Amino acid sequence: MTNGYVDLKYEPKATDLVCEFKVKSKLPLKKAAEHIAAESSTGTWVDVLTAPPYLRNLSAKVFYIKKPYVRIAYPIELFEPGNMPNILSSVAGNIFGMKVIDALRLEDIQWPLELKQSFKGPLFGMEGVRKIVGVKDRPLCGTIVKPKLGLNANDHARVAYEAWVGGCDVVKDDENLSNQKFNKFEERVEATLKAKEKAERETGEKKLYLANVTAETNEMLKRAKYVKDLGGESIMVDVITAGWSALQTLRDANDDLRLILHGHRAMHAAFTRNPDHGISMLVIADVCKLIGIDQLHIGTIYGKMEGGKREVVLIEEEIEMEHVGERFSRLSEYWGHIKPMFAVCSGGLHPGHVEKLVKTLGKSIIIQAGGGIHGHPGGTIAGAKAMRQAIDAVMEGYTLKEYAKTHKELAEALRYFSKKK
Ligand code: CAP
Ligand code: MG
Repeated sequence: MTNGYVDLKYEPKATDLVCEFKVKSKLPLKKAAEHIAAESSTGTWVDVLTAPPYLRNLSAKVFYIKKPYVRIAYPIELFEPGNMPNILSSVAGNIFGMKVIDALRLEDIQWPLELKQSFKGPLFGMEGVRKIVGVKDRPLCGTIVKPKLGLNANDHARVAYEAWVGGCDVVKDDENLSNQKFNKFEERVEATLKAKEKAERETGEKKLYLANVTAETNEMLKRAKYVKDLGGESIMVDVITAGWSALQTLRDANDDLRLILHGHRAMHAAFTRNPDHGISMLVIADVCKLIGIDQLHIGTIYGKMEGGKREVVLIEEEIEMEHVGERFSRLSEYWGHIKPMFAVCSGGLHPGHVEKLVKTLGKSIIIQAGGGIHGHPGGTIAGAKAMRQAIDAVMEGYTLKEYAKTHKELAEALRYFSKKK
């Protein structure tokens, strides 16, 4: 291919979008990289006579090759600002299916400031959520109503109420609960928001209910408005299955709705889990931050879902923009108006995990436990108390073991869950 897709002397411009790929191919890596750069920018499998000389200015440039990694710089003019599907259709599109490539993983994207500024970013972000909940520095304590499907609306609201009075700040719907016959959305939201108000009166604490609005886009907007009209302050959406366009539409509507947007990432592991092929959760996290999710699931390291320490720590650093860790050299870390998101750790967690979670990820996390609260031998209230006690212990500098000596719900949780694998 003659449109100059490889130039190892090329220095990316600050306005370039830069991608790092991990590449497996039977071709020499440079050749494989050329195919990737061509197909993800201006080229195809063969030179075409319709290519004018000025095309070179728009061609992506492979500028770094170190097996198995290549880095490709894309002129910003290739992309439509503010259009996430368009950007990903280039840098995360056809290239995963090319026969000349055996496996390809988009490890990281470095976004030029101009493109970052073309997105809204979180309306509230981590600090805004903390302000709404009135919790300045400790981790937020969250749960997911379990069983994940099957409860009727009133039982759902009762479980949520018990979790809130037990000490949870946040109660969410599960990712696959929407508007099923056994638990209609409007009925559930009405009953659960009433339960929330009751729990707030009794505890004197601000509580959040994350109603799952995931649905066809127009329906999603309707459901978000319903939550708002009933006085709700937050909703959740399954960002992958809902889709990037839907998420951008929801975020646009959120300028008026002003709801906390919680991003669940169900389906992400279909392409983030394989270390050789797919898209990293780091990239997904950046996409969610740019579009404007306020809080995002990032993994737990210690729970039931995959996602090792290095990956989860890197993602947390990225969404909180603390620092850039082991990321490849950054032309610009400046994110302009884009706010840090709140990291959510969820999946197989129980009170016994809180100490090491906070040690590894710090206090700016939302710790969510479903089974780890509703599976407590003393029931939901005891489970929520145990979770909150574990957080209080860590915040007051005690080990969980020490704190359990004077907090029976925590003691029971440590005993019970340590036996469960
Ligand atoms: C956790 C959970 C979460 C996933 C999310 C579930 O319940 O509600 O959706 O764990 O995983 O349905 O499994 P438990 P991630 O606390 O009972 O495990 O945050 O990794 O996307
Ligand atoms: Mg779930």
